[in-house]
Amino acid sequence: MDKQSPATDFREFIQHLKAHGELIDIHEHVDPDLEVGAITRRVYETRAPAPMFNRLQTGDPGLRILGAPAGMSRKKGQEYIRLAAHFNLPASAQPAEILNAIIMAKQKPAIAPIRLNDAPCKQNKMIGDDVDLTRFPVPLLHQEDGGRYFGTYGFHVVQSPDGTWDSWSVGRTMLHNRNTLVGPAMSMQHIGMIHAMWAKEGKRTPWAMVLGAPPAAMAVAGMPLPAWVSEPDYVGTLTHQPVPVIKCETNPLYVPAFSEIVVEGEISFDELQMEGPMGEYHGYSFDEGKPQPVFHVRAITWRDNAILPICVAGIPPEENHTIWGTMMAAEALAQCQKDGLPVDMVWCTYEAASCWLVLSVDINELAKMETTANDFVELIADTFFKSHVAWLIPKVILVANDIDITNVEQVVWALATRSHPKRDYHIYSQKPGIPMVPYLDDEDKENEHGGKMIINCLFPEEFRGKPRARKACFNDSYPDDLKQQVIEKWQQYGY
Ligand SMILES: Cc1cc2nc3c(=O)[nH]c(=O)nc-3n(C[C@H](O)[C@H](O)[C@H](O)COP(=O)(O)O)c2cc1C
Ligand SMILES: [Mn+2]
Repeated sequence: MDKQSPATDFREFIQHLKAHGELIDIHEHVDPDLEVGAITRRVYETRAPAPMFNRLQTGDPGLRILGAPAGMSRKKGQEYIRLAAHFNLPASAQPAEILNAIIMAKQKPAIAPIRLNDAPCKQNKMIGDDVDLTRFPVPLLHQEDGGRYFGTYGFHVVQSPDGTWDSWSVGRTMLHNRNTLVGPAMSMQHIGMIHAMWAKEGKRTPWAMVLGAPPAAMAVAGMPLPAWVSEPDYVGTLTHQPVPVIKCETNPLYVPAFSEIVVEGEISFDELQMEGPMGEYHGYSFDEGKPQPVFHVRAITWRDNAILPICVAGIPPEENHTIWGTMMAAEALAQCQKDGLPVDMVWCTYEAASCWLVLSVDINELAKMETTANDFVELIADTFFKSHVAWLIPKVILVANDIDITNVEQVVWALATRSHPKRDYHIYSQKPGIPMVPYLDDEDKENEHGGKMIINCLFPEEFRGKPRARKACFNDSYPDDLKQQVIEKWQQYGY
Protein backbone atom coordinates (compact mmCIF):
# COMPACT_ATOMS: atom_id res chain seq x y z
CA MET A 1 0.00 0.00 0.00
CA ASP A 2 1.12 3.55 -0.70
CA LYS A 3 2.65 5.74 2.00
CA GLN A 4 0.10 8.03 3.65
CA SER A 5 0.33 11.83 3.72
CA PRO A 6 -1.59 14.79 5.24
CA ALA A 7 -4.18 14.54 2.43
CA THR A 8 -4.73 10.80 2.88
CA ASP A 9 -4.48 10.34 6.65
CA PHE A 10 -6.01 12.53 9.36
CA ARG A 11 -3.15 11.78 11.84
CA GLU A 12 -0.54 12.83 9.24
CA PHE A 13 -2.61 15.96 8.68
CA ILE A 14 -2.45 16.73 12.42
CA GLN A 15 1.33 16.20 12.51
CA HIS A 16 1.67 18.53 9.53
CA LEU A 17 -0.37 21.27 11.25
CA LYS A 18 1.69 20.85 14.43
CA ALA A 19 4.95 21.11 12.52
CA HIS A 20 3.76 24.41 11.02
CA GLY A 21 2.52 25.87 14.32
CA GLU A 22 -1.07 25.61 13.08
CA LEU A 23 -2.37 23.47 15.94
CA ILE A 24 -2.41 24.04 19.71
CA ASP A 25 -2.63 21.06 22.07
CA ILE A 26 -5.03 21.99 24.86
CA HIS A 27 -4.58 19.95 28.06
CA GLU A 28 -6.99 21.98 30.21
CA HIS A 29 -10.20 20.18 31.11
CA VAL A 30 -12.69 21.58 28.58
CA ASP A 31 -16.47 21.13 28.52
CA PRO A 32 -18.00 19.90 25.22
CA ASP A 33 -21.11 21.75 26.37
CA LEU A 34 -20.49 25.20 24.77
CA GLU A 35 -16.86 25.70 25.91
CA VAL A 36 -15.42 23.73 22.96
CA GLY A 37 -17.69 25.74 20.63
CA ALA A 38 -16.78 29.10 22.16
CA ILE A 39 -13.04 28.42 21.89
CA THR A 40 -13.33 27.18 18.31
CA ARG A 41 -15.46 30.18 17.27
CA ARG A 42 -12.87 32.56 18.73
CA VAL A 43 -10.17 30.64 16.88
CA TYR A 44 -11.88 31.21 13.50
CA GLU A 45 -12.55 34.84 14.23
CA THR A 46 -8.95 35.58 15.33
CA ARG A 47 -7.39 33.15 12.80
CA ALA A 48 -5.59 31.36 15.63
CA PRO A 49 -4.16 27.79 15.31
CA ALA A 50 -6.62 24.86 15.36
CA PRO A 51 -7.46 23.74 18.92
CA MET A 52 -6.89 20.06 19.80
CA PHE A 53 -8.96 19.32 22.90
CA ASN A 54 -7.11 16.50 24.65
CA ARG A 55 -9.12 16.39 27.93
CA LEU A 56 -12.85 16.65 27.78
CA GLN A 57 -15.33 16.67 30.63
CA THR A 58 -17.71 14.18 28.99
CA GLY A 59 -17.23 11.10 26.81
CA ASP A 60 -14.94 8.11 27.36
CA PRO A 61 -11.44 9.08 28.59
CA GLY A 62 -8.91 9.47 25.81
CA LEU A 63 -11.36 10.68 23.17
CA ARG A 64 -10.44 14.04 21.66
CA ILE A 65 -11.93 16.86 19.54
CA LEU A 66 -10.20 18.93 16.85
CA GLY A 67 -11.74 22.35 16.17
CA ALA A 68 -11.32 24.51 13.06
CA PRO A 69 -9.59 21.84 10.92
CA ALA A 70 -9.72 24.15 7.88
CA GLY A 71 -9.82 27.54 9.58
CA MET A 72 -7.75 30.34 8.09
CA SER A 73 -4.27 31.16 9.37
CA ARG A 74 -3.16 34.61 10.40
CA LYS A 75 0.34 33.91 9.01
CA LYS A 76 0.98 36.21 6.09
CA GLY A 77 1.40 34.32 2.83
CA GLN A 78 0.17 31.11 4.49
CA GLU A 79 -3.47 32.04 5.10
CA TYR A 80 -4.73 28.90 3.33
CA ILE A 81 -2.30 26.42 4.91
CA ARG A 82 -4.96 24.21 6.54
CA LEU A 83 -7.01 24.05 3.35
CA ALA A 84 -3.86 23.41 1.25
CA ALA A 85 -2.87 20.52 3.53
CA HIS A 86 -6.10 18.74 2.52
CA PHE A 87 -4.47 18.33 -0.93
CA ASN A 88 -0.79 18.00 0.06
CA LEU A 89 -0.13 21.47 -1.33
CA PRO A 90 2.56 23.76 0.14
CA ALA A 91 1.74 26.07 3.07
CA SER A 92 2.02 29.07 0.75
CA ALA A 93 -0.49 27.76 -1.84
CA GLN A 94 -3.00 30.38 -3.01
CA PRO A 95 -6.54 29.89 -4.42
CA ALA A 96 -5.63 29.54 -8.13
CA GLU A 97 -3.09 26.80 -7.40
CA ILE A 98 -5.53 25.06 -5.08
CA LEU A 99 -8.39 25.11 -7.61
CA ASN A 100 -6.13 23.84 -10.37
CA ALA A 101 -4.98 20.94 -8.22
CA ILE A 102 -8.59 20.05 -7.44
CA ILE A 103 -9.90 20.12 -11.00
CA MET A 104 -6.94 18.39 -12.67
CA ALA A 105 -8.55 15.17 -11.45
CA LYS A 106 -11.32 15.82 -14.02
CA GLN A 107 -8.87 15.20 -16.87
CA LYS A 108 -7.59 11.90 -15.55
CA PRO A 109 -9.07 8.41 -15.29
CA ALA A 110 -10.81 7.52 -12.04
CA ILE A 111 -8.80 5.53 -9.49
CA ALA A 112 -11.09 3.12 -7.63
CA PRO A 113 -10.54 2.45 -3.91
CA ILE A 114 -8.49 -0.51 -2.66
CA ARG A 115 -10.08 -2.85 -0.11
CA LEU A 116 -8.28 -3.71 3.14
CA ASN A 117 -9.13 -6.40 5.69
CA ASP A 118 -7.93 -4.59 8.76
CA ALA A 119 -7.53 -0.94 9.65
CA PRO A 120 -7.05 1.41 12.61
CA CYS A 121 -10.74 2.45 12.55
CA LYS A 122 -11.61 -1.07 13.77
CA GLN A 123 -9.54 -0.88 16.98
CA ASN A 124 -12.69 -0.34 19.09
CA LYS A 125 -16.24 -1.47 18.38
CA MET A 126 -19.79 -1.08 19.74
CA ILE A 127 -22.36 -3.19 17.95
CA GLY A 128 -26.14 -3.62 18.18
CA ASP A 129 -27.59 -2.97 21.64
CA ASP A 130 -24.20 -1.78 22.91
CA VAL A 131 -24.27 1.26 20.64
CA ASP A 132 -24.13 4.42 22.71
CA LEU A 133 -23.27 7.66 20.94
CA THR A 134 -23.18 9.50 24.27
CA ARG A 135 -19.92 7.74 25.12
CA PHE A 136 -18.40 10.26 22.71
CA PRO A 137 -17.85 13.91 23.68
CA VAL A 138 -20.70 15.18 21.50
CA PRO A 139 -20.55 18.99 21.68
CA LEU A 140 -23.26 21.63 22.08
CA LEU A 141 -21.77 24.15 19.66
CA HIS A 142 -23.87 27.30 20.13
CA GLN A 143 -26.33 28.11 22.93
CA GLU A 144 -29.15 28.54 20.41
CA ASP A 145 -28.67 25.05 18.90
CA GLY A 146 -31.53 22.57 19.20
CA GLY A 147 -29.21 19.76 20.24
CA ARG A 148 -25.68 18.38 20.36
CA TYR A 149 -24.03 17.78 16.97
CA PHE A 150 -22.08 14.60 16.35
CA GLY A 151 -21.36 15.19 12.67
CA THR A 152 -20.28 18.66 11.63
CA TYR A 153 -17.02 17.72 9.90
CA GLY A 154 -17.73 14.25 8.61
CA PHE A 155 -19.37 12.71 5.57
CA HIS A 156 -22.23 10.38 4.73
CA VAL A 157 -21.52 7.19 2.77
CA VAL A 158 -24.39 5.77 0.69
CA GLN A 159 -24.72 3.77 -2.52
CA SER A 160 -27.41 3.66 -5.22
CA PRO A 161 -29.52 0.45 -5.00
CA ASP A 162 -27.98 -0.80 -8.30
CA GLY A 163 -24.49 -0.52 -6.73
CA THR A 164 -23.04 1.70 -9.47
CA TRP A 165 -22.88 5.05 -7.66
CA ASP A 166 -20.94 5.53 -4.41
CA SER A 167 -21.74 8.85 -2.83
CA TRP A 168 -19.68 10.56 -0.13
CA SER A 169 -21.20 13.86 0.99
CA VAL A 170 -20.69 16.23 3.90
CA GLY A 171 -23.85 16.87 5.91
CA ARG A 172 -24.60 17.57 9.52
CA THR A 173 -26.07 15.10 12.03
CA MET A 174 -27.53 15.92 15.42
CA LEU A 175 -27.69 13.52 18.34
CA HIS A 176 -31.26 12.35 18.90
CA ASN A 177 -30.59 9.64 21.48
CA ARG A 178 -28.00 6.97 22.27
CA ASN A 179 -28.47 5.14 18.95
CA THR A 180 -30.09 7.58 16.54
CA LEU A 181 -28.98 10.72 14.77
CA VAL A 182 -31.11 13.15 12.79
CA GLY A 183 -30.11 15.42 9.93
CA PRO A 184 -31.01 16.87 6.53
CA ALA A 185 -31.00 14.83 3.30
CA MET A 186 -32.20 17.48 0.82
CA SER A 187 -33.78 16.07 -2.34
CA MET A 188 -31.39 17.95 -4.68
CA GLN A 189 -28.31 16.70 -2.77
CA HIS A 190 -26.99 13.27 -3.70
CA ILE A 191 -27.77 11.71 -0.33
CA GLY A 192 -31.38 12.84 -0.83
CA MET A 193 -31.51 11.36 -4.36
CA ILE A 194 -30.10 8.01 -3.25
CA HIS A 195 -32.33 7.98 -0.15
CA ALA A 196 -35.34 8.48 -2.47
CA MET A 197 -34.23 5.53 -4.67
CA TRP A 198 -34.17 3.20 -1.64
CA ALA A 199 -37.40 4.61 -0.23
CA LYS A 200 -39.10 3.91 -3.59
CA GLU A 201 -38.23 0.24 -3.07
CA GLY A 202 -39.69 0.49 0.43
CA LYS A 203 -36.23 0.00 1.97
CA ARG A 204 -34.11 1.84 4.48
CA THR A 205 -30.93 3.30 2.97
CA PRO A 206 -27.75 1.50 4.10
CA TRP A 207 -25.59 4.32 5.44
CA ALA A 208 -22.39 5.20 7.25
CA MET A 209 -20.87 8.44 8.50
CA VAL A 210 -17.12 8.90 8.64
CA LEU A 211 -15.36 11.34 10.97
CA GLY A 212 -11.67 12.14 10.94
CA ALA A 213 -11.55 10.87 7.37
CA PRO A 214 -8.65 11.40 4.97
CA PRO A 215 -8.70 15.21 4.50
CA ALA A 216 -8.80 14.98 0.68
CA ALA A 217 -11.85 12.69 0.97
CA MET A 218 -13.52 15.18 3.31
CA ALA A 219 -12.96 18.01 0.84
CA VAL A 220 -14.27 16.02 -2.14
CA ALA A 221 -17.32 14.99 -0.08
CA GLY A 222 -18.05 18.73 0.13
CA MET A 223 -17.71 19.18 -3.65
CA PRO A 224 -20.81 19.31 -5.86
CA LEU A 225 -19.55 16.84 -8.48
CA PRO A 226 -22.28 15.80 -10.95
CA ALA A 227 -24.71 13.02 -10.04
CA TRP A 228 -23.45 9.46 -10.72
CA VAL A 229 -19.81 10.53 -10.26
CA SER A 230 -18.43 8.50 -7.33
CA GLU A 231 -16.53 10.70 -4.90
CA PRO A 232 -14.19 7.84 -3.74
CA ASP A 233 -12.87 7.47 -7.31
CA TYR A 234 -12.32 11.23 -7.58
CA VAL A 235 -10.36 11.23 -4.31
CA GLY A 236 -8.13 8.48 -5.70
CA THR A 237 -7.33 10.53 -8.79
CA LEU A 238 -6.79 13.68 -6.76
CA THR A 239 -4.34 12.04 -4.35
CA HIS A 240 -2.70 9.89 -7.09
CA GLN A 241 -3.42 6.67 -5.17
CA PRO A 242 -6.45 4.50 -4.42
CA VAL A 243 -8.28 5.30 -1.18
CA PRO A 244 -7.87 2.35 1.21
CA VAL A 245 -11.37 1.31 2.32
CA ILE A 246 -12.77 -1.31 4.65
CA LYS A 247 -16.20 -2.96 4.94
CA CYS A 248 -18.71 -1.85 7.54
CA GLU A 249 -19.63 -4.32 10.32
CA THR A 250 -23.38 -4.31 9.75
CA ASN A 251 -23.96 -3.41 6.10
CA PRO A 252 -22.21 -3.91 2.73
CA LEU A 253 -20.80 -0.35 2.46
CA TYR A 254 -17.08 0.41 2.37
CA VAL A 255 -15.61 3.36 4.28
CA PRO A 256 -12.12 4.95 4.34
CA ALA A 257 -9.86 2.68 6.41
CA PHE A 258 -7.78 5.59 7.72
CA SER A 259 -10.57 7.23 9.67
CA GLU A 260 -11.02 8.14 13.30
CA ILE A 261 -14.67 7.19 13.85
CA VAL A 262 -17.16 5.29 11.68
CA VAL A 263 -20.87 5.27 12.53
CA GLU A 264 -22.94 2.81 10.52
CA GLY A 265 -26.54 1.83 10.13
CA GLU A 266 -29.40 2.94 7.92
CA ILE A 267 -31.56 5.92 7.11
CA SER A 268 -35.25 5.41 7.80
CA PHE A 269 -37.62 6.06 4.91
CA ASP A 270 -40.60 7.09 7.02
CA GLU A 271 -39.41 8.36 10.42
CA LEU A 272 -38.73 12.03 11.02
CA GLN A 273 -37.55 13.81 14.16
CA MET A 274 -36.93 17.47 14.93
CA GLU A 275 -33.45 18.67 14.01
CA GLY A 276 -31.87 22.05 14.70
CA PRO A 277 -31.86 24.91 14.81
CA MET A 278 -28.11 25.26 14.44
CA GLY A 279 -25.84 28.24 13.81
CA GLU A 280 -25.39 27.90 10.04
CA TYR A 281 -23.01 28.62 7.16
CA HIS A 282 -24.67 31.93 6.23
CA GLY A 283 -23.86 33.26 9.69
CA TYR A 284 -27.34 33.11 11.26
CA SER A 285 -29.27 30.82 13.53
CA PHE A 286 -33.00 30.65 12.92
CA ASP A 287 -35.44 30.01 15.77
CA GLU A 288 -37.12 26.87 14.52
CA GLY A 289 -35.90 23.36 13.94
CA LYS A 290 -37.34 21.15 11.18
CA PRO A 291 -38.40 17.50 10.98
CA GLN A 292 -35.63 15.51 9.26
CA PRO A 293 -34.91 11.83 8.52
CA VAL A 294 -33.76 9.56 11.33
CA PHE A 295 -30.40 7.76 11.01
CA HIS A 296 -30.41 4.48 12.98
CA VAL A 297 -26.96 3.57 14.28
CA ARG A 298 -26.23 -0.18 14.32
CA ALA A 299 -22.48 -0.03 15.03
CA ILE A 300 -19.69 2.40 15.84
CA THR A 301 -16.02 1.63 15.28
CA TRP A 302 -13.13 3.92 16.20
CA ARG A 303 -9.37 4.32 16.52
CA ASP A 304 -7.68 4.35 19.91
CA ASN A 305 -7.81 7.92 21.31
CA ALA A 306 -10.09 8.86 18.43
CA ILE A 307 -10.35 12.49 17.37
CA LEU A 308 -13.75 13.96 16.48
CA PRO A 309 -13.24 16.91 14.11
CA ILE A 310 -15.81 19.70 14.31
CA CYS A 311 -16.94 22.75 12.41
CA VAL A 312 -18.63 25.44 14.49
CA ALA A 313 -20.65 27.02 11.71
CA GLY A 314 -21.40 30.73 11.59
CA ILE A 315 -19.89 34.03 10.48
CA PRO A 316 -17.03 33.35 8.01
CA PRO A 317 -14.47 32.02 7.69
CA GLU A 318 -15.14 28.44 8.81
CA GLU A 319 -15.20 25.17 6.86
CA ASN A 320 -18.49 25.90 5.07
CA HIS A 321 -16.54 28.67 3.37
CA THR A 322 -12.96 27.36 3.22
CA ILE A 323 -13.94 23.82 2.20
CA TRP A 324 -17.47 23.97 0.75
CA GLY A 325 -16.93 27.41 -0.83
CA THR A 326 -13.59 26.42 -2.35
CA MET A 327 -14.94 23.11 -3.67
CA MET A 328 -17.96 24.89 -5.20
CA ALA A 329 -15.62 27.39 -6.85
CA ALA A 330 -13.51 24.53 -8.25
CA GLU A 331 -16.56 22.73 -9.64
CA ALA A 332 -17.94 25.97 -11.10
CA LEU A 333 -14.61 26.75 -12.79
CA ALA A 334 -14.51 23.26 -14.29
CA GLN A 335 -18.12 23.67 -15.44
CA CYS A 336 -17.42 27.05 -17.10
CA GLN A 337 -14.37 25.60 -18.86
CA LYS A 338 -16.40 22.61 -20.07
CA ASP A 339 -19.11 24.94 -21.39
CA GLY A 340 -16.47 27.02 -23.21
CA LEU A 341 -17.27 30.20 -21.29
CA PRO A 342 -14.50 32.85 -21.23
CA VAL A 343 -13.96 32.46 -17.50
CA ASP A 344 -10.39 32.13 -16.17
CA MET A 345 -11.06 31.95 -12.41
CA VAL A 346 -14.00 31.46 -10.08
CA TRP A 347 -14.08 32.26 -6.38
CA CYS A 348 -16.66 31.87 -3.66
CA THR A 349 -15.67 34.91 -1.59
CA TYR A 350 -15.39 33.54 1.95
CA GLU A 351 -16.69 36.82 3.44
CA ALA A 352 -19.94 36.36 1.45
CA ALA A 353 -20.67 33.14 3.39
CA SER A 354 -21.08 30.82 0.37
CA CYS A 355 -23.93 33.04 -0.89
CA TRP A 356 -22.17 34.41 -3.96
CA LEU A 357 -19.79 33.23 -6.61
CA VAL A 358 -17.53 35.57 -8.56
CA LEU A 359 -16.61 34.73 -12.16
CA SER A 360 -13.46 36.35 -13.58
CA VAL A 361 -14.09 36.99 -17.27
CA ASP A 362 -11.12 37.00 -19.64
CA ILE A 363 -11.94 40.14 -21.63
CA ASN A 364 -9.78 39.17 -24.60
CA GLU A 365 -11.74 35.93 -24.94
CA LEU A 366 -14.98 37.79 -24.32
CA ALA A 367 -14.21 40.20 -27.19
CA LYS A 368 -13.79 37.21 -29.56
CA MET A 369 -17.39 36.20 -28.82
CA GLU A 370 -18.70 39.51 -30.27
CA THR A 371 -21.59 39.37 -27.85
CA THR A 372 -23.59 41.90 -25.83
CA ALA A 373 -24.03 42.23 -22.10
CA ASN A 374 -27.59 40.92 -22.12
CA ASP A 375 -26.79 37.96 -24.38
CA PHE A 376 -23.75 37.08 -22.28
CA VAL A 377 -25.71 37.18 -19.03
CA GLU A 378 -28.40 34.99 -20.65
CA LEU A 379 -25.73 32.53 -21.77
CA ILE A 380 -24.38 32.28 -18.22
CA ALA A 381 -27.92 31.81 -16.91
CA ASP A 382 -28.72 29.10 -19.48
CA THR A 383 -25.55 27.07 -19.17
CA PHE A 384 -24.33 27.62 -15.65
CA PHE A 385 -27.64 27.71 -13.77
CA LYS A 386 -28.32 24.14 -14.97
CA SER A 387 -25.44 22.70 -12.94
CA HIS A 388 -25.61 21.05 -9.50
CA VAL A 389 -23.21 23.70 -8.16
CA ALA A 390 -25.26 26.68 -9.32
CA TRP A 391 -28.27 25.37 -7.38
CA LEU A 392 -26.28 25.91 -4.19
CA ILE A 393 -25.26 29.55 -4.70
CA PRO A 394 -27.86 32.27 -5.24
CA LYS A 395 -25.77 35.17 -6.58
CA VAL A 396 -23.28 35.24 -9.43
CA ILE A 397 -21.04 38.25 -10.03
CA LEU A 398 -19.28 38.79 -13.37
CA VAL A 399 -16.11 40.90 -13.36
CA ALA A 400 -13.27 41.51 -15.80
CA ASN A 401 -10.02 39.70 -15.15
CA ASP A 402 -8.11 42.84 -14.18
CA ILE A 403 -9.71 42.19 -10.78
CA ASP A 404 -8.13 39.61 -8.47
CA ILE A 405 -11.40 37.97 -7.46
CA THR A 406 -9.79 36.28 -4.44
CA ASN A 407 -9.19 39.75 -3.00
CA VAL A 408 -12.45 40.89 -1.41
CA GLU A 409 -11.39 44.56 -1.46
CA GLN A 410 -11.07 44.46 -5.24
CA VAL A 411 -14.40 42.65 -5.63
CA VAL A 412 -16.19 45.24 -3.49
CA TRP A 413 -14.61 48.05 -5.53
CA ALA A 414 -15.72 46.47 -8.81
CA LEU A 415 -19.21 45.74 -7.50
CA ALA A 416 -19.71 49.33 -6.38
CA THR A 417 -18.17 51.05 -9.39
CA ARG A 418 -18.95 48.80 -12.36
CA SER A 419 -22.56 47.67 -12.02
CA HIS A 420 -25.33 49.93 -13.30
CA PRO A 421 -28.36 49.87 -10.97
CA LYS A 422 -30.81 49.70 -13.87
CA ARG A 423 -29.02 47.55 -16.41
CA ASP A 424 -26.74 45.17 -14.57
CA TYR A 425 -28.84 43.44 -11.91
CA HIS A 426 -30.52 40.46 -13.58
CA ILE A 427 -33.07 38.64 -11.46
CA TYR A 428 -34.10 35.03 -12.11
CA SER A 429 -37.01 34.48 -9.79
CA GLN A 430 -38.02 31.13 -11.32
CA LYS A 431 -34.62 29.38 -11.29
CA PRO A 432 -34.44 26.66 -8.64
CA GLY A 433 -32.07 27.15 -5.72
CA ILE A 434 -31.18 26.02 -2.22
CA PRO A 435 -33.90 27.08 0.25
CA MET A 436 -31.42 27.85 3.07
CA VAL A 437 -30.57 31.38 1.89
CA PRO A 438 -31.46 33.84 4.73
CA TYR A 439 -33.28 36.47 2.63
CA LEU A 440 -35.79 34.03 1.09
CA ASP A 441 -39.38 34.18 2.33
CA ASP A 442 -41.60 31.20 3.15
CA GLU A 443 -43.08 31.05 -0.35
CA ASP A 444 -39.61 31.11 -1.99
CA LYS A 445 -38.44 28.34 0.32
CA GLU A 446 -41.45 26.17 -0.35
CA ASN A 447 -41.00 26.51 -4.12
CA GLU A 448 -37.19 26.27 -3.83
CA HIS A 449 -36.68 29.31 -6.01
CA GLY A 450 -36.70 33.09 -5.79
CA GLY A 451 -33.21 34.10 -4.82
CA LYS A 452 -31.14 33.91 -8.01
CA MET A 453 -29.38 36.88 -9.52
CA ILE A 454 -26.53 37.67 -11.87
CA ILE A 455 -24.72 40.97 -11.31
CA ASN A 456 -22.85 42.14 -14.36
CA CYS A 457 -19.79 44.24 -13.46
CA LEU A 458 -18.43 44.18 -17.01
CA PHE A 459 -18.20 47.63 -18.64
CA PRO A 460 -19.61 47.89 -22.20
CA GLU A 461 -16.06 48.49 -23.57
CA GLU A 462 -14.90 45.21 -22.05
CA PHE A 463 -17.12 43.35 -24.54
CA ARG A 464 -14.72 44.76 -27.14
CA GLY A 465 -11.67 43.69 -25.10
CA LYS A 466 -10.87 47.16 -23.72
CA PRO A 467 -11.10 48.65 -20.24
CA ARG A 468 -13.40 51.67 -19.78
CA ALA A 469 -10.83 53.66 -17.82
CA ARG A 470 -7.36 53.44 -16.38
CA LYS A 471 -6.97 52.54 -12.74
CA ALA A 472 -5.61 55.21 -10.43
CA CYS A 473 -3.21 53.27 -8.23
CA PHE A 474 0.49 52.75 -7.44
CA ASN A 475 0.81 49.97 -9.97
CA ASP A 476 -0.86 51.72 -12.93
CA SER A 477 -0.31 55.44 -12.41
CA TYR A 478 3.50 55.74 -12.44
CA PRO A 479 6.38 54.80 -14.76
CA ASP A 480 8.14 51.51 -13.94
CA ASP A 481 11.51 53.09 -13.17
CA LEU A 482 9.96 55.53 -10.71
CA LYS A 483 8.03 52.73 -8.98
CA GLN A 484 11.25 50.73 -8.69
CA GLN A 485 13.04 53.73 -7.20
CA VAL A 486 10.25 54.35 -4.67
CA ILE A 487 10.39 50.72 -3.55
CA GLU A 488 14.18 50.77 -3.24
CA LYS A 489 14.28 54.05 -1.31
CA TRP A 490 11.31 53.15 0.94
CA GLN A 491 13.38 52.92 4.11
CA GLN A 492 15.40 56.00 3.18
CA TYR A 493 12.13 57.96 3.07
CA GLY A 494 11.66 56.98 6.69
CA TYR A 495 9.18 54.05 6.34
C1 LIG B 1 -18.48 21.77 6.85
C2 LIG B 1 -19.56 21.51 5.83
C3 LIG B 1 -20.87 21.30 6.26
C4 LIG B 1 -21.89 21.05 5.35
N1 LIG B 1 -23.17 20.80 5.80
C5 LIG B 1 -24.15 20.46 4.92
C6 LIG B 1 -25.44 20.07 5.38
O1 LIG B 1 -25.70 19.99 6.59
N2 LIG B 1 -26.40 19.77 4.45
C7 LIG B 1 -26.12 19.81 3.11
O2 LIG B 1 -27.00 19.53 2.28
N3 LIG B 1 -24.90 20.17 2.64
C8 LIG B 1 -23.91 20.47 3.53
N4 LIG B 1 -22.67 20.81 3.06
C9 LIG B 1 -22.47 20.94 1.61
C10 LIG B 1 -22.40 19.61 0.89
O3 LIG B 1 -21.42 18.79 1.48
C11 LIG B 1 -22.05 19.83 -0.57
O4 LIG B 1 -23.08 20.55 -1.22
C12 LIG B 1 -21.78 18.55 -1.35
O5 LIG B 1 -21.67 18.87 -2.71
C13 LIG B 1 -22.87 17.53 -1.15
O6 LIG B 1 -22.51 16.35 -1.82
P1 LIG B 1 -23.25 15.89 -3.15
O7 LIG B 1 -22.88 16.93 -4.17
O8 LIG B 1 -22.65 14.57 -3.43
O9 LIG B 1 -24.71 15.88 -2.86
C14 LIG B 1 -21.61 21.03 3.96
C15 LIG B 1 -20.29 21.21 3.53
C16 LIG B 1 -19.27 21.42 4.45
C17 LIG B 1 -17.86 21.54 3.96
MN1 LIG C 1 -22.02 13.63 -5.20
